[in-house]
Amino acid sequence: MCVPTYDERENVEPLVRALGEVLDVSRDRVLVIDDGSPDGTGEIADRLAEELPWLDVLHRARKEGIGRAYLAGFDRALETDAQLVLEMDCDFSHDPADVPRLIAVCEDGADVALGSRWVDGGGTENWGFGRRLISRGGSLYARLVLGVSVRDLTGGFKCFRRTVLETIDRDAIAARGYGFQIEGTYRALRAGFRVVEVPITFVDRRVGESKMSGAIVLEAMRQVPVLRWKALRGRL
Ligand SMILES: Nc1nc2c(ncn2[C@@H]2O[C@H](COP(=O)(O)OP(=O)(O)OP(=O)(O)O)[C@@H](O)[C@H]2O)c(=O)[nH]1
Ligand SMILES: [Mg+2]
Repeated sequence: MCVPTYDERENVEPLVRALGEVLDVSRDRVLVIDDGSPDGTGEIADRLAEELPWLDVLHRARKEGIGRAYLAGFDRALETDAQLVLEMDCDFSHDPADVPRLIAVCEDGADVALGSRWVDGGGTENWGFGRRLISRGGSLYARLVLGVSVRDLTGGFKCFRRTVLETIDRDAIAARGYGFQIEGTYRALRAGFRVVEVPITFVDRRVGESKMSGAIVLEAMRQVPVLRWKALRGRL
């Protein structure tokens, strides 16, 4: 389980401990990927790792966006014999209790299990109209431009079979911000993998600050037609 963190001082310990409750820690591992958080998240994670043998921490020097953090985390995960590689946010928007459902869907034959707000049974809690609009609108826009049927393309709560990450050209993923989520799922679909949406309720973060910004939304919006163009030209 890869968990990127940037200034998640209040969240990192409760989240890691909650994962310990739902994973089989005799076999599964958690990797925190911290981009030198100024608030000391990385040190908290290190201290936890001394106590918890199933926890690893990857420190990166600078904040380079969620995409770069995940790519570094995936590389690390693939160095192990992990058969499934998962990703989730460290702010309790993604409920640790949903992790076993994602794993079960991949064990049942899906190549990617995608926690989805925008299928029957899924949704959001405590999100204002603006955030819902960005998320739904962004997913709709990406779905139409890319011509795929996945409904929550911007979602970042996922379980990948390791072959998916080994097959797609991960290092070619251009997006640094949330476009990374769209691009990862799209590349998996293009490579012929089966993506299954699993309904989740996404809860707005309780503590800490959002790293979402206009620049991140714009990057994702620009990236989508570029992706389609590359795919049409057979370069994806
Ligand atoms: N390592 C690393 N983690 C990041 C970076 N940017 C965001 N994150 C983490 O990625 C996860 C998602 O970021 P959030 O700030 O929650 O962004 P979001 O979920 O789109 O926005 P909110 O809904 O407002 O929470 C969190 O665990 C962040 O700490 C980054 O540049 N590097
Ligand atoms: Mg969040």
